[in-house]
Amino acid sequence: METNNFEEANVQYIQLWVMDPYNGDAPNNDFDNKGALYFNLGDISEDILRDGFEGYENGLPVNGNAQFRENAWGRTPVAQNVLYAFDRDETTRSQQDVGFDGQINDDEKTYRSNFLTAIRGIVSQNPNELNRLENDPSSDDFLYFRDNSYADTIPGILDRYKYYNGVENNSPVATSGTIQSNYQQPDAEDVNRVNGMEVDENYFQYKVDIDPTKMVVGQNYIADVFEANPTNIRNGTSKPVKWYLIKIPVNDKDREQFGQISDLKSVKFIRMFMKDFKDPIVLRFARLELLRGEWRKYDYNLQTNLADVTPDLFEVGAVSLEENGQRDPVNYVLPPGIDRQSNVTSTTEQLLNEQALSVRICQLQGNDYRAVYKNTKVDMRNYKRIQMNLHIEAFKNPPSTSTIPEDGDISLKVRLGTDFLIITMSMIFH
Ligand SMILES: [Ca+2]
Ligand SMILES: [Ca+2]
Ligand SMILES: [Ca+2]
Ligand SMILES: [Ca+2]
Repeated sequence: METNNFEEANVQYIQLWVMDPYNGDAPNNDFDNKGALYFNLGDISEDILRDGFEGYENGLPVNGNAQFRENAWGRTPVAQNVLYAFDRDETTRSQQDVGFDGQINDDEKTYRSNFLTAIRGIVSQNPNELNRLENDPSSDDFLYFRDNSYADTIPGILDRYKYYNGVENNSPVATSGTIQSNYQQPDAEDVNRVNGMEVDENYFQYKVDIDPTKMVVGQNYIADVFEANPTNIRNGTSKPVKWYLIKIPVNDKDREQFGQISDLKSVKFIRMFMKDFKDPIVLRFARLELLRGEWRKYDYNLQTNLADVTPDLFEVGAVSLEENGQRDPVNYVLPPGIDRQSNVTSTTEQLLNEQALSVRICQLQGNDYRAVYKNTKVDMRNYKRIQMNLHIEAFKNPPSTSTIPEDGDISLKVRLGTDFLIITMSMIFH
């Protein structure tokens, strides 16, 4: 992570769009293929092959000139790493660019002979897969998405990238034509490249259910749904496709804690994984991002400035025209008199997104309040008026214990400056 202190940077959400995995693209369109998508934030172990030693390809012996130790998966260097770069002598590249197991395929065949014997009987019905395992027992080979072996079958994009994350022979020396690599650095058990492997596991965990009955706005971190109508998809037809906006508050009360972590002041890593699906499933993501806001929640009592009881639901975020223009039951529209700005850096006519601050509050008692604030530096003497557009709406599915407020029950106050000025408005529901 580039930003480690989420509290200082005011990172509030993990946000992503996920395409509906139950839209009929899966081979058997299996609605029972349910599971969960997990996110971890904090310290995550980088020891991928967990032996307590850092594997890094450029520490592997070239022509037998370095020591190595054996582990359950193959070989790992003995020397401490100082730099991540392959040897200048490019002829030795194939001895080091071999993956985390430290072995080329010929060594894998010897080292994993017991595994190969066991697997032959199990996958004998699938000669292609058996052949692949016989050639690459560690299943760590890289294959370029336009590799010649794909030429006969013309596979789809998922097949073309199936072996793209392979770590053996993924940084070959360029000879002629296209360089068939995914990157040119040695692979290492050091994700953040600080010349050292971290092994601590202290993190918060967030879980999103991937289940056709739970893809409902307002539940399961699903904040919105967008239905696209792509035309001319790969099979030449068109069909509506749903995208779900998943928005996970990083301070969510349902997060689980693992190890020693009490806050989000030092978040070194984010890890995502999927679990509990009975069959393979493909999730397609768009715009996976951490959202930080200019506006912060005020967690103290406004009169006493002492820490307040944390309310059940109090969220600060944004709503925008591009992402919430189809929102149900109330879609985002441009406030009267506001025009979208043009993107002046673009050569084509392009309008920028338009968005607004959004505050969600539940269980507000009589004479109670919730406040949000931001630090700013504006010389107000240059202005005569402040204009603010405000919209208020009830929850689509309010908790059964709540009372729906009526017109005039809620008011908004705006405070400006340190010696503040208060503007009060009574609010009417639309
Ligand atoms: Ca290791
Ligand atoms: Ca290997
Ligand atoms: Ca291999
Ligand atoms: Ca490699």
